[in-house]
Amino acid sequence: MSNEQRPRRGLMLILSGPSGAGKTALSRLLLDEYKDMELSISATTRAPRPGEVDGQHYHFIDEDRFRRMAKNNEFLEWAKVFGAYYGTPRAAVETALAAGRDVLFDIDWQGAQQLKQTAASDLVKVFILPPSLEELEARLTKRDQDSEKVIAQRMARARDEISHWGEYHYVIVNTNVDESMEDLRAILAAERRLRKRQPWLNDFVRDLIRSL
Ligand SMILES: Nc1nc2c(ncn2[C@@H]2O[C@H](COP(=O)(O)OP(=O)(O)O)[C@@H](O)[C@H]2O)c(=O)[nH]1
Ligand SMILES: [Mg+2]
Repeated sequence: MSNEQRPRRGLMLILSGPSGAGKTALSRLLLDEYKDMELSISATTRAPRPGEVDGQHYHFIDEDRFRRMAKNNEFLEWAKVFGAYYGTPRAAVETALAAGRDVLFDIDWQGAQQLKQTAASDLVKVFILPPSLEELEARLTKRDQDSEKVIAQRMARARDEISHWGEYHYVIVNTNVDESMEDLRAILAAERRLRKRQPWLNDFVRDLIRSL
């Protein structure tokens, strides 16, 4: 049996960082490459951007529904960001982890802090930094999906988000997407080899040494 086929405990890979650092782009590349990884699709009350598909990028819902879901404990975590609500639906994550699949989260520092309360040992937290503030602003402007006012708000909040970099296990300065992917591959390979994520080893080693 190849090591990739052995049963293992799924991990929760969190990517956080300021808007425009490249979390969403890196997430897409990870999901293309790792077929045993799935994205946690958040619910949000913000309006869809052009090209965003309901149920694929986000579940776009109204505030009433969001409040109901929060009250019914249907979110693993939720937070208010840029005046809108964002939350991680619980059911999809629990199903994926139980099936030994990794789950990827594109969530902010508030979400990462909340998940730490309930799932600390499953978490792999990666913080994505932009190479410079100029580059961050250029990326937000190039995206051209938000008004100038929204871009200014996102820049103002970047400082706040970045101040939480010390709460993460790994930090990647995303100067070049290919290099950042190399780093993420290395992180995943190492985290998948943690002893606690390979419960099959107990039986394997027992059999290995039985006839010694
Ligand atoms: N806590 C939390 N944050 C989220 C969730 N979904 C998205 N976010 C974060 O909310 C922020 C705004 O996301 P979005 O409106 O898509 O704009 P973006 O920053 O350009 O990706 C980003 O920092 C996301 O990582 C969620 O379910 N929970
Ligand atoms: Mg994003």
